Amino acid sequence: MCASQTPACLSFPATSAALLARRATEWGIVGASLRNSDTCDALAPQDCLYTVAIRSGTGAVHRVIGSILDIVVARTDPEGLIARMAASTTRIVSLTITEKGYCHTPQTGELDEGHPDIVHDLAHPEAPRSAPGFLVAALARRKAAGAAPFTVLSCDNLAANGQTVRRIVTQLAMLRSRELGQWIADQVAFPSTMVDRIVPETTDADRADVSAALGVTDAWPVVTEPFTQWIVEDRFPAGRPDFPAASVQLVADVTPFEHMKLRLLNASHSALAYLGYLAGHETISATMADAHFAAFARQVMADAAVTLAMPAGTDVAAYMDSLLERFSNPALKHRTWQIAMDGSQKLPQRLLGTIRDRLQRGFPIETHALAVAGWMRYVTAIDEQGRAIDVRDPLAGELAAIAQQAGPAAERLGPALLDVAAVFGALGADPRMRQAVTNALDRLYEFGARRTLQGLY
Ligand code: CS2
Repeated sequence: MCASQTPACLSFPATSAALLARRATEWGIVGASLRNSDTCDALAPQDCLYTVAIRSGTGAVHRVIGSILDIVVARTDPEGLIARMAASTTRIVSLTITEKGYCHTPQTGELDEGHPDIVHDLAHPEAPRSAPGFLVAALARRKAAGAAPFTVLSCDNLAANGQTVRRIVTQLAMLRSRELGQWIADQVAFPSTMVDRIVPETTDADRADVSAALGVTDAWPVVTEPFTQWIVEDRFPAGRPDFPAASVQLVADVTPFEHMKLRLLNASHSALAYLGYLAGHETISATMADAHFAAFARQVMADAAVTLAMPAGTDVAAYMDSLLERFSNPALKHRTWQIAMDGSQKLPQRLLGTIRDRLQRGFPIETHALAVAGWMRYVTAIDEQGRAIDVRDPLAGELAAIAQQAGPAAERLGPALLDVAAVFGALGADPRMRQAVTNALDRLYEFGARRTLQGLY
């Protein structure tokens, strides 16, 4: 699979080397890094081979993956990337670019026309910077050549990721030309997917461990867990690899599975990340070792589970159990700081949808409000010991300015952050939300994250 460190891939993200071994001559991946050249610099000298280290409490399994044929660095060679995407041999363009790479307003799912990269791409359509900009440039070229389009396959953690990327790409294309926008809306397939595998950022210690196990240096291994799941809507007019041979589930509608993942896995992951970080825990597994945090994570999941409408036969309780086990995997050093990143982009689909649904049904929202309050306490950029937090978020500057003006007082900070419409929309004005979040934030200021959870879960 395309590691999260690789911002975009062409052709398809292979889940299994077996898939490529069987169809070795028919399918392969050209990776594309939009900004940094580090993936390319590391992989090019090793013929684009890399190791997947699958780690659990009982040990590690190493597999060398040979599915990447080449890598393009878009920042230095935008034309090279557009040409690859426009080539008739490219049949699928998949995306693993994280939430912020879509240049949209997370609250509405619409293209952010004022986003600096979008403003740039409209001024320089042949040398874009953003992923939507590259998709539009390459699709425009295929249209001009009278060629069929490729299929766009979003593998990111967004609700209805196919529809979302379709909306964004079509909106951007419309700003260039109505005709192009209409052609994309009519001709391009954007199947939705749900991709689930925990992949912490690779560290130097991982590189050393993997190289020692293999007996050769691997500059770019990917460390992951045994669990893997990929569910895809089967709409590939330009053809696709034999996905079922690699245990990919093909379905007509991925929406319920995507909701289940975002509201159970990602929501509790973010909740653990903010509260765990504040309590001084470096990793998710260390956070989970504290029973109060594990109980809190389970409650986040249980409160979200009642909002799901899953197809018959889906065992939600078993999924929740497996998540708690996966989060506890002691061999994965998944940093709370890493998951805490980009909260302004993640909160809407992970926590806020559940809160909205629960309010609509008259259910309490205290557990999710505490997770939101954890995010608020975190983005003040000062931890419980008074040390600075390195907050990484596209809105970090705006959030820090609000926090500084409000000061460390829940009754001012809570409402001020709830007024950030790009994150909360109309929910931020709901008095039940304002009350629950302010109360939770007040507890965090008074008792700290650990004692707050100790008293509640
Ligand atoms: C995590 C996800 O970094 C994060 O925000 O919650 O990357 C998570 O590990 C994956 O979605 C698991 O499939």
